[in-house]
Amino acid sequence: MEYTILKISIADRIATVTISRPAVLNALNTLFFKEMDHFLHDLQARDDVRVLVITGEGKAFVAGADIAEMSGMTPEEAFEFSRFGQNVFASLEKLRIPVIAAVNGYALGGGCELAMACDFRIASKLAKFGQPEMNLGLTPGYAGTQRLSRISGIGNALYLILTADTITSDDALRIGLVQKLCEPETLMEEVMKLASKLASNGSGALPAIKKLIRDGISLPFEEASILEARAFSTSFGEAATKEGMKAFMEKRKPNW
Ligand code: CO8
Repeated sequence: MEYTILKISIADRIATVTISRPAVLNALNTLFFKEMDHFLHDLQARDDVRVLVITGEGKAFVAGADIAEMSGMTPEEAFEFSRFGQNVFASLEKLRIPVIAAVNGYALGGGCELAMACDFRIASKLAKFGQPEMNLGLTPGYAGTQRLSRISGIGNALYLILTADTITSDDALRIGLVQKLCEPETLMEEVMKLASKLASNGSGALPAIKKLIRDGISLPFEEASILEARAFSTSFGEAATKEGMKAFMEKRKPNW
């Protein structure tokens, strides 16, 4: 597939996707979801990429779903648009590798929902977050009601969605929506440092931990704990685990 909205680069086991529709603040349209869907399918089949970084071109990360495209939709079309987007974001969330949102500017509506489907949100101090759908007479449509309450708690989710307020990066950090803030000019450098650190762990523990945390949240505690014990014990049969512990005993770095 020829990508027109996504700019993709892969280097040092890190894939970087830059969403590029700067004239409309990277608003998410159907073509974006088709390209992202295709890219994620390709990525699942590769074993040379250990971390995915998603960012936006220009002054926005993503300012939401494309209102111009949405405005002419029938309820049936809106349902399809919403479900397609939800499925693509679910595929993103389920990737085995960690996904970092490098939030360089506005992350509003569908943009905040995209950032929330990533594993970490590292943001520029100038970034702004919000779910302003109510200003358009809409509810969120890419699972924002569900992810925001899981990430920041029900009170913060209700507050942000019902006020439709745009919040600063400091407030986003305070409610746990963001993991780290950076000066705008060092954002990508900081993100790449984190990505390199994550990429350097070649054991199976990283995807196992991601899956345990992601799946465990919707399971009863005891059931999720058993899955953890199984994953823990499985790793004892793996060469990478043996190498990790052997390297510690030999006071050297593991050779992954
Ligand atoms: N969709 C389409 N175009 C957009 C969007 C958007 N979400 N956001 C900005 N643009 C366009 C503007 O129309 C403008 O275009 P033009 O130059 O042709 O007039 C261009 O981008 C630049 O924007 P502004 O001039 O408005 O830039 P400002 O710096 O003055 O303002 C803001 C920046 C505050 C971010 C402002 O652009 C804004 O409020 N944008 C809309 C934010 C918003 O409401 N987002 C939520 C959209 S709804 C949504 O995301 C629902 C998700 C679930 C969908 C489920 C499927 C059915």
